[in-house]
This record gives sequence, C-alpha cells and structure tokens, in this order.
Amino acid sequence: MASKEPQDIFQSLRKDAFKALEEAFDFETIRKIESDYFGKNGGLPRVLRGLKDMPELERKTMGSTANALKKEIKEMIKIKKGEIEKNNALKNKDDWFDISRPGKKISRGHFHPISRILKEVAEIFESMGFEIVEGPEAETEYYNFDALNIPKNHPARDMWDTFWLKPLKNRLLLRAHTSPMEARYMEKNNPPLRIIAPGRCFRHEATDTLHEHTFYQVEGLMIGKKTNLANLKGILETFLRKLFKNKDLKIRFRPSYYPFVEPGVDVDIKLDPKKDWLEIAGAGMTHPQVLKNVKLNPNQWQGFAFGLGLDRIAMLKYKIDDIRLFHSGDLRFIKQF
Ligand code: FA5
Repeated sequence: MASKEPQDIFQSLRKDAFKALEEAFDFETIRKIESDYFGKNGGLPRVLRGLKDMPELERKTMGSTANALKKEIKEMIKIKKGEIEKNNALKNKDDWFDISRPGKKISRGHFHPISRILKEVAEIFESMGFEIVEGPEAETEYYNFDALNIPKNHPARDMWDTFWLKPLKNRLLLRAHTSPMEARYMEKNNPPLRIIAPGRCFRHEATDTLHEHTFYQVEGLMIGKKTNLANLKGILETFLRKLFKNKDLKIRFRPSYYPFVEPGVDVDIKLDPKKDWLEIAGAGMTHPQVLKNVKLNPNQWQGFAFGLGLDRIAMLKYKIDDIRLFHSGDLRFIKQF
C-alpha cells in the first residue's frame, strides 16, 4: 500500500496540472502553474523529497515516473504557451494601428450652389420682414392656373408648358411656377402680409444655356393698403444690391403680360455696364381678380408679386454660363463651390 501512495500522488498531480492548464488563457496563469508544480515548494519536488526513505529499486521506479510526468507537463505547458501567443496576436490584430502612418482625410460635404444662394436670398428677405413659406411641388390645376386668373382654354396657359400627372382626371401637375403659393397663402392668412415662397418648378422645355426643365424660383408677395409698384422696385433693387454686394447695380422693368398681375413687368438686371441685361424675374401688381378669388376685397387691399429665377441669379453671382451644369451631377463643377 505504502508503495502505491506516491503513484496515486503522481496521478492526482497529473490530473490537476492538466485541468489547470486546460483552464489557463494567459501567461500569468501559466507562470503560476509552473511555480505550483516545479517551484521549490511545488508539487513535484515535494513528492520527490518524500521518496528519499524508499528502498532503492522503488525509488528509481518512482524517480523515472516523476521525470516522465515532469516532461509531460512541460510539454503541455509549451503547447499551451503557443496557443496563448497565437490568440493574443489575433486579438490584437484589429486594435493595432501604425501611428506613424498619415491620417485618413475625411472629405467635408458642402452646400450645392443653389442651396447656398437660396440661403442668402432667404436671409436678405427675412431681414426685410418677409416670412418664408413653402408649397407642394405636385400641385392642383386650380392653384397653378385658375386661382391665378388663367382659366381653362385661355391662351395664356400656353406660357407654361406643363407636366401633367397621371391619372389625368385628377388634374394634378408638377407646378410650372411658384405663384400657386400666392393663392394658397392668401386663402389662409389675412393681410397685411409679406412672404417669399422658394421652390422647385418644372416645365416641358427645350433646354439651352438659360432654360432647364427643372429649376428654382422664389415667389414674393406683399399685400397692404397702399403697397405699390414703386415699393416693388425698391424692394427688388435693395434685395439685389445686397445679394450682389453692388451699390451701382441696375434693374429695369419692361412691360410684360402675366394674367395674375396688372400691370405686369419683366425684371432685367445689369451687373456690369459692358454686359447685356438679363431677365431674372416676372412681376407686377396683383390682379384684382386674384384677390377676389381668395376672398379679399380689391378696393381695400393691393400689392405686388414677383417670381425670381433662382438659377439665373446663381449663374450671375457665381459666373456660370450654362444653367444645365447645376444638375449635371458633374463633381468637377460642384466641388468648386
Ligand atoms: C413666371 O413664372 C411667373 N410666375 C412670375 C411672376 C410671378 C410674374 C409673380 C408676375 C407675378 P416666367 O415664366 O417669366 O414667370 O418665369 C420667371 C423667372 O423664372 C424667369 O425670369 C427666369 O428667371 C426663371 N425661369 C423661367 N423659366 C425657366 C427655365 N426653364 N429655366 C430656368 N429659369 C427659368
């Protein structure tokens, strides 16, 4: 029995060592196992010390068993260290980065030139007491035409070559101008009032350097007791001089026809005495019929309206000679702003 005792001890040492190694996942634990089993007061030296009183033959047998066990545990420790090393390398791979490498540049987005000009336009009109309102791009026939004194079959409808939405019986269209917002706003708000209504418009155009099928307008409307054509000229001139930061900028009114104003004008601008006039807006005094359509009394209220071509203004401001560049998706163009 006495000779079996060290054997049993070896067996349980082996079992414990292997279990501890199985559960070890870092070098510190491995170091502790090494000291637990091979250190001065570790398991194996202690058992070996206990062999010294044994008969020689038995001592030899036990000695070689102890050596074999020592070899086996050391071998296992070596394998385990390799595994830990491999795991650590994998774990650190994602965290690792070379601090000497140049940083990755995050390119900053910026406003499209149309958004930029719209922001500036809105700020200037706000500073002059105008409220900013918005309306739908898919509009009813009533607001795009009838409310603006353009009845069905009237030749004036030909001035706006329109995209009708299917089914046609719904009489919906992509608005051809921002003027529908005049009627929409006046139906719900009492004068005196000052608004601008910026937004996208659509026309069935043969496109060229000045005409797009999709473009932006800024509608303006001011209604009061005595609002007149001179006020319109003053407001537009002040606005344009602020926008172009040019005190000598000139505008001119040319008589024109729009069914929703009387009298009607086209507004031209000249930035440079050597350059041609460029038409940037239609405008005029709100037609009495339009006021009646929104249940306002034309004997009490009067005012003006204008429709500015925002793309045309952006072209002048940023010196762009082809309107089609705005929506071309050409990054070489867009990145210049
Ligand atoms: C109108 O659309 C009227 N609703 C303007 C108006 C409002 C008149 C209020 C009276 C009172 P017109 O079709 O002229 O008008 O367009 C006004 C401006 O929009 C033009 O001067 C031009 O600057 C711009 N514009 C018109 N069509 C296009 C187009 N296809 N591409 C780019 N800009 C355009």
